[in-house]
Amino acid sequence: MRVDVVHNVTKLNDAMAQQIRETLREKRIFCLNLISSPGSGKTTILERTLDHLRDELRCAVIVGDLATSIDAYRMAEYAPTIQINTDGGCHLDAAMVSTALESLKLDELDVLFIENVGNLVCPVGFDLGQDVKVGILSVTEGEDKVAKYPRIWREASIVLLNKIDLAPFVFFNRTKFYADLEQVNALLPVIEMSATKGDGVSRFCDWILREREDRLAIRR
Ligand SMILES: Nc1nc2c(ncn2[C@@H]2O[C@H](COP(=O)(O)OP(=O)(O)OP(=O)(O)O)[C@@H](O)[C@H]2O)c(=O)[nH]1
Ligand SMILES: [Mg+2]
Repeated sequence: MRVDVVHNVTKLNDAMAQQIRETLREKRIFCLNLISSPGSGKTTILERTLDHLRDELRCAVIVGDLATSIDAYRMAEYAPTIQINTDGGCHLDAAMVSTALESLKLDELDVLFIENVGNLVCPVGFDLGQDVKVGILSVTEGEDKVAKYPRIWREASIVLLNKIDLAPFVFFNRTKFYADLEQVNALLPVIEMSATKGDGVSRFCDWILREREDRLAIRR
């Protein structure tokens, strides 16, 4: 019985996510769902990315947190941003995103970023209608998180390895990180990044531009 309930919830979510995907496809909006543990640097990465893309693409952000609008205020400086408070919920779901979309001018958008609630587990299981999942790991969390939380790395289209400026201080084992990632998802591209210093941001933006063009071409 319990399993049935969970099954129904994800089924409903999948149906709504598919509607979102179709709406975004029709409007030719490329959508990225950013997933990581709390504090890995999602908002800092988005601030730098939005600033970098400003003159090339029209971007917007939907950001999920248990409470507060702190992240939305940070990103609103760069792009229209909608904050969702989940009231204790550990992930965003498609219904929340669908409601947030009503507040955005979709005809004036090229790229939609969704910053999921900081959590490496639950957000992975909920489709939000995105084109790609972006998995983020910061070196301070440890290289073992690849092997311990494999699903996000399996489903992601790219990995951002953030806070590389701190790698020497936390004895981050790059060899093990890359070896484990190869086991989980051998084709996954990785960009090493220091969002605070700006390293890797232009590579990530180039990837977004290329990926967006590829996906839009596929949709024609
Ligand atoms: N040294 C260093 N610090 C960073 C880097 N990126 C982010 N930080 C710091 O890490 C902390 C958390 O960054 P956020 O961008 O708020 O992280 P987040 O993933 O959005 O956090 P939640 O939304 O709470 O899950 C802040 O103090 C940032 O300044 C980085 O590349 N290097
Ligand atoms: Mg954040």
